[in-house]
Parts: sequence; structure tokens; C-alpha cells
Amino acid sequence: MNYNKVEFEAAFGTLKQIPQSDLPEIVFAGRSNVGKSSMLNRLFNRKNLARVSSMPGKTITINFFKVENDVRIVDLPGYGYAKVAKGEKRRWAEMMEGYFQSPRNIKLVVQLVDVRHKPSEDDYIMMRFLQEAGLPFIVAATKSDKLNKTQYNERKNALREELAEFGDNLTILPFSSEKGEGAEELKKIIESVL
Ligand SMILES: Nc1nc2c(ncn2[C@@H]2O[C@H](COP(=O)(O)OP(=O)(O)OP(=O)(O)O)[C@@H](O)[C@H]2O)c(=O)[nH]1
Ligand SMILES: [Mg+2]
Repeated sequence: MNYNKVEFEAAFGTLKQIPQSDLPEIVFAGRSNVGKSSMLNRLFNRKNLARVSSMPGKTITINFFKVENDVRIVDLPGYGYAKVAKGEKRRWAEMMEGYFQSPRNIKLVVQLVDVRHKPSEDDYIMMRFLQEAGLPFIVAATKSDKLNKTQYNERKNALREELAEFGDNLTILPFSSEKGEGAEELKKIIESVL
């Protein structure tokens, strides 16, 4: 996959708009503000490929990016932002369910969690959904640059236990969009599933 050949493809705000497709897809999921869009910008080495904001709930659509005509990158709207209105939450849930349940060719879901905290209830709901749906997923533990070495090691070990229900084989990859930690490894993992 040529990381220099990525282009924005489309944004979808309702399920009905999302076209069926058998193109291999790599999907980025996680709560609002966890760093999905930043991760994409880091992976593709582009400042503004996906929009980043300090305001949670920035990405409110499912965004498709295409790498040449080979692979699709999917930036999902974040969940778990308390101030979102009920109607919006319903729209989000319908869109996510519809997306995952339509016939697609999802090669990998990169589930982001904040390395600093125990995964949220919504994170567990999301990961259990992925597991039950039989979708291949890994966990990227983001914002690793925000911890010092001791804290970081503590949280790395704690996360393994907090995510124990998903099995010993679950890949947990520390990641920093700020410093680049984990970026090369994530690219290798993505290559390996394509
Ligand atoms: N220090 C640090 N900050 C980060 C990192 N990743 C993201 N951020 C910051 O966290 C905030 C949210 O990042 P986004 O990439 O917009 O998060 P998102 O998951 O796309 O959020 P939604 O679009 O709301 O779902 C921004 O202020 C980023 O600069 C990281 O690895 N390290
Ligand atoms: Mg985003």
C-alpha cells in the first residue's frame, strides 16, 4: 500500500448514503477525542487529511479515504461524548450498525483507547460488538507521549488485564500521533492483513 497516494473519498451522515463495496477496508474506531483522525494524519504523513480538533465530536460522519484503488481507510465518528443530543446518538448507532452489518470487506478494525485510562464502558461495548461480529481487531493505546516512563509501563500492564476478556492474542499497540511511536508497527500490521 502506497501511503503517499491517499485521497479523501466521501463523507456519509446517514446509512442510506453508504455504498456497498468489496474493496478491502481498514477501519478506525474509538471514542470521541481519542485520536483517530490524528492517527490517520500520522500514518499518511499529512497534516490535514482527517480533521483534528480539541473539541470532542469533531468527526460526525463516516469518512472514507482511498489509497489508490486498492484499499479504503474508514474514519468512524467517535462515541461517548456526553453532550451529544439523543437524536444524534440514535443517528450514530444506526449508522454504525448499518455500516458493520452491510456486506463489506473489512480486513481490520483499529480500536483506539486512551493509554492513560481504563477503557470506557462504551469502549467495551464496541469491542464486544467487534468480537461477536467476528471482525478482526487490534487495540491501539493512544497518547502514549502524555505519560512518563513509569506511568507508561504501569498502564501498559494494566491494559493487558483490563482487556483480558478479548484473549491473550489481542494485539495492544502503544501509539503516539505526536511522537510517532507505533506508527511503523501499525503500518506493518496493516500490510499483513491486506
Ligand atoms: N499528546 C497527544 N495528543 C493527541 C494524540 N492524538 C490526538 N491528540 C489530540 O487529541 C485531540 C483529539 O484528536 P482527534 O484526532 O481529533 O480525535 P478523534 O478521535 O478523531 O475525535 P472525533 O473526531 O471527535 O471522534 C486533538 O487535540 C489532538 O491533537 C497523541 O498521540 N498525543
Ligand atoms: Mg476525528
